[in-house]
Amino acid sequence: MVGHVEKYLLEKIEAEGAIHITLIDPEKVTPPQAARIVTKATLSGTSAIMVGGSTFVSTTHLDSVVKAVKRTVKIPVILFPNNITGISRHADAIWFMSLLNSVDPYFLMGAQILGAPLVKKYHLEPIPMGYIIVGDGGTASIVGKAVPVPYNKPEVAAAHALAGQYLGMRFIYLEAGSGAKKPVPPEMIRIVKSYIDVPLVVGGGIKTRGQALAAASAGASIIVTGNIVENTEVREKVSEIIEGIKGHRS
Ligand code: 1GP
Repeated sequence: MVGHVEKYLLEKIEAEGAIHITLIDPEKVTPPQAARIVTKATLSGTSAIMVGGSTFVSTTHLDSVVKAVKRTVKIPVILFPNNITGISRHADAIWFMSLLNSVDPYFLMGAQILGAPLVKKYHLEPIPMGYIIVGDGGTASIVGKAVPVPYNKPEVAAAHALAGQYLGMRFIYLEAGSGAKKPVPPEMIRIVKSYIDVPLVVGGGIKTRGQALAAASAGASIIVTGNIVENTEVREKVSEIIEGIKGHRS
């Protein structure tokens, strides 16, 4: 069943083409800092806020960050969990994701089984997503025990994505890893998108308007940036990215 947040994202993509989501890593910010970042990102036109990171953060701190974000902005707050400790009752939705190229069954289905009852109890909207780590992969790759798909093997990434879609996942995320030196190449995005019908999310290392534009024109429906909002020019940076992707349809 498609819930409110998913419907909102789909409608935005339909109306605007590629959209931008701001990622907050709770480990790197205090609740007031998170509130400041999301205020600026929202003024710049970001469509939703994701909260999550690759490493451990206390659930109490996660709760405080999510609460601060919820109090500050009206756009949806979507959890981006790396484990069951990434679940907060204060968010609107959760990317209910499986790391499709993990060699550890825990990240494929184990954490999901442990987390599902909590998602239900907290009335979080689960949005099924296939998560694929590519390129360098960064910390997410180490923590999730992934075999990252090399950038020169786009058809392997496409096979993962298609399998995810066939299993019923309604979004596919190509992740280069937070702070990746090289974002997902447009050619990989283009090939993956040519295999799937569901929206493609792309993130990791996107810092400039040009990179965002390249990803959107290659077929990304959602561009996620995290690192660039951790500096002082949040507004300018997010505006620049959004300007770059405006009107791009896949
Ligand atoms: C990481 O894809 C996201 O999970 C965002 O990456 O922090 O490099 O923008 P950055």
